Amino acid sequence: MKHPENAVIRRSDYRAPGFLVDRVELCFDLDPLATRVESTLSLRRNGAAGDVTAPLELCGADLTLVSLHLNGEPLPASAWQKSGNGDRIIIAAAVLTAGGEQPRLSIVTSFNPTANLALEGLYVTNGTFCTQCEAEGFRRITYFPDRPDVLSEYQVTIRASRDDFPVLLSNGNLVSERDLGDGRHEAVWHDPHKKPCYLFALVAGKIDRLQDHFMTASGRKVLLEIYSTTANLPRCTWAMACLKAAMRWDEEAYGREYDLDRFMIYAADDFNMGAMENKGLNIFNSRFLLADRDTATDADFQTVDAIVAHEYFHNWSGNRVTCRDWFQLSLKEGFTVFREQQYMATRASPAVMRIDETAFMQSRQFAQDAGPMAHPIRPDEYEAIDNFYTVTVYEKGAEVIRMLHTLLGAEAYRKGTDLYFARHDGTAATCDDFVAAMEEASGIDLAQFKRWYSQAGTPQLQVRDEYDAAQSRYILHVSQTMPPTPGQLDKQPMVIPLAVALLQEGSGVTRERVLNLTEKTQSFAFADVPARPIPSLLRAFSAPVKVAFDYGDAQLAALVEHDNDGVSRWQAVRELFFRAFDKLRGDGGAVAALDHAVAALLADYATDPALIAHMLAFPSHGELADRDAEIDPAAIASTREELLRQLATTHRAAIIERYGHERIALSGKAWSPDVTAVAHRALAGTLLAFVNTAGDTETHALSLAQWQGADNLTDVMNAMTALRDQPCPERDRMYSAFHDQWQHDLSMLNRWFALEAGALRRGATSAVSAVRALLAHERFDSKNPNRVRAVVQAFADQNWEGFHASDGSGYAFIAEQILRFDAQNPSLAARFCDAFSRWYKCVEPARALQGMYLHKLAAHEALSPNVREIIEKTLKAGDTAALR
Ligand code: B3K
Ligand code: ZN
Repeated sequence: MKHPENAVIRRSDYRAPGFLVDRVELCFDLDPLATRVESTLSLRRNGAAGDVTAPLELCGADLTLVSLHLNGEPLPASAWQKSGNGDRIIIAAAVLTAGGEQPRLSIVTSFNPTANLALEGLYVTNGTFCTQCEAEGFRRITYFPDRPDVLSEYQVTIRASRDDFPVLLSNGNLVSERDLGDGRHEAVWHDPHKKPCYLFALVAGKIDRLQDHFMTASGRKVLLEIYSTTANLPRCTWAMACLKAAMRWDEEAYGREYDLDRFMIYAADDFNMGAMENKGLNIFNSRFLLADRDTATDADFQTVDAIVAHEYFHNWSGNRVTCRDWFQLSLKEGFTVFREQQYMATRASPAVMRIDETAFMQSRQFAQDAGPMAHPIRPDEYEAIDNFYTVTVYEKGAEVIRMLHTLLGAEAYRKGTDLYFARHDGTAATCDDFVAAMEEASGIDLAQFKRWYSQAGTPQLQVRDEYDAAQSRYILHVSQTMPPTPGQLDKQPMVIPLAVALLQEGSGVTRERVLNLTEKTQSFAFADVPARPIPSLLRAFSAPVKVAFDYGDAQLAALVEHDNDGVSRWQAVRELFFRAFDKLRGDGGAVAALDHAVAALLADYATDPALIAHMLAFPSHGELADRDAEIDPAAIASTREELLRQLATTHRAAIIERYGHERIALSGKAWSPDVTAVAHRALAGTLLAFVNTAGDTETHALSLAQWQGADNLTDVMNAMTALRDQPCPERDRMYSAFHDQWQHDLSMLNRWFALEAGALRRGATSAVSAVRALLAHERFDSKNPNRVRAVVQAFADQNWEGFHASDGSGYAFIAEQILRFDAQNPSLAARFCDAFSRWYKCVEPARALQGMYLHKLAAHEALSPNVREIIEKTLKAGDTAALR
């Protein structure tokens, strides 16, 4: 069956806009069912466009066009055209400039914000208006050149019922407020900084605020406001403290000051993603803003800190300097994630943060590089831009900036960012512009380095060593390769900063060095090395690459115990786990070195407990699967379970003892979110989960006891997580009590939904029937993205066994949900498609079953461009793989 095809947008097709919009005046008459927007654009022909005849192109989506005026006169229908399924208005240059070189175009549109379930553009949920315009939501508000290289000054007038919408917010500074006399009131906002329309924001509703102030380095007083419900205001204090810390850090680390009279954040319950950096008015998914002892885990506190900082940092990296086109997305996202990571390294243990970042890259980004959606951090083409807000553009993008930081050194890097901000302030820039500033500030040639922007895939390093005892010389021979990715078969060598050190028996770690790889194969010599060392490779994950070195088991165990780099220690223990996994799956034998390493870690009281916790958190099903050319989902699940069970049984006494030690370290002290307490809670939680992989009445009782004695959510969630896959009376008791206590709290009940959706087994009920029952739960709300994700995404991501149920019922379930949610919210549904990304690597019948559902999805005429792009690329990857 032939279905509609998506249009492919190519980076090479970029053309500058024919017209610029210097100023936008927007006037909103807010009505939940029929909102009217009058937009007046002060236009100017774009000298840089080259083509003086280039027309003005306005984008629109799901809008009713009420009127169109040019310089105050109605524009006759003959003077403009509609194109692209009627969602584009094209006005010829000659028509626009007939009355002078500064045309003013007024457009009146109307639409129904309540019917907007896609949550893009302006929408109403629970009586509050809220916007999300990145990437292309503004076109659902008014016809506009909706592209990031059109930057304008905005003046926004909002009119609404005073009773229903007492608070009226938009970007910038508040100019005036007045009563309109008819039960309606008005607020006028002005944003003096030119911005693209994707940074526009509007919030209106019955909301309360938490206020504070920040004094900038140059002595300007900024009003800080966080908007939420009155009941949730106490949960906003942590975010406020984080905001102030982030504002100070950006001044100190990057010399960036805030630039408006006020900075506002609104916490939205219904939101498609994490948060949005709209100028002066950030909008957050409330899940990533609200935090207190009883409703946020330690990890949540950290996430709030990171996201508040990330969005704030965008004020410079993204807003003051924005992207020329969406292919440049990593210019703002990769850079801002790196800035966020640098900031977070000052807020928590840097080693632990770096392990988290490394684990995320390896489990998620490497998987993307190896799958159907592989793309460079600066993609060459896309069908739906929403699909490219990816771990590659964000996290790998951040790794690329980190490598620049390593190669240039902190000082030249800072010179480079200063130059970049100074040169491009108030404009829309490209990744090339960023690298050019770095090159100029440092004098380092970055031509080869730029391949990181264009080549997709994960470079693989093969390292071997050679020791010449007579000359005390140690040599590392390194070669690099990069596997082909869809559309890119031949790859050129990359510039790779490879941080190494030598571990010498007796004298610890020496000779730390960053090797600068540029060739396909290279050798690096170390002189005066007294004995054959153990190489510690890719320390602190100095580049987003894979490294293979033929370590002996004992060498890995030595790295686990004695390396002074947290990431390398963690990597070594994982390598041992992989070996033990392969051995168990192979001849069923055991790997003694893993047992030794685990025993040593349990008895290691010198290392930060948070680091031990990370080293005892074993790889997920997906990570184990991604090591295999042919994936047998059932064998992965059973081997993993058996290995964890064996480890937990062997080390049971030591785990329980260490668990007791961590609890004692916490006991008698008032709850605190400081790093030491967080570390003890983290290790206790990891151990509780670990020991329960071989659960029995004693370990179940241990969880229940922690749960009963808990005075904070971290301990509660750790106890519940430990028993997630253990059907037992203790689990029933905790889960139903938690459900009952929090059934009216959106975010809290989502935790329960997510745990239940991820649960591998529920007694006699299959995982798929259990997750279907969750959809039928009276509190399931299909319009709330967080709730939908708590069920569907949690099942797809965490329920390996349920998703891969041998009868295909897990595949059927996810395919059904993709279709169901695509009809209302494509960007939400598109994220579920990733569950099928490994389909063509699976053994039969898993492969055929997934293939069948993918084909069924692709045959649907009404699929959104978002879902269609991913499903078709996923199917195509299967065809290509079959040809290899
Ligand atoms: N820039 C937003 C993400 C927008 C996603 C659009 N689908 C949040 C962020 O990265 O900070
Ligand atoms: Zn961002």
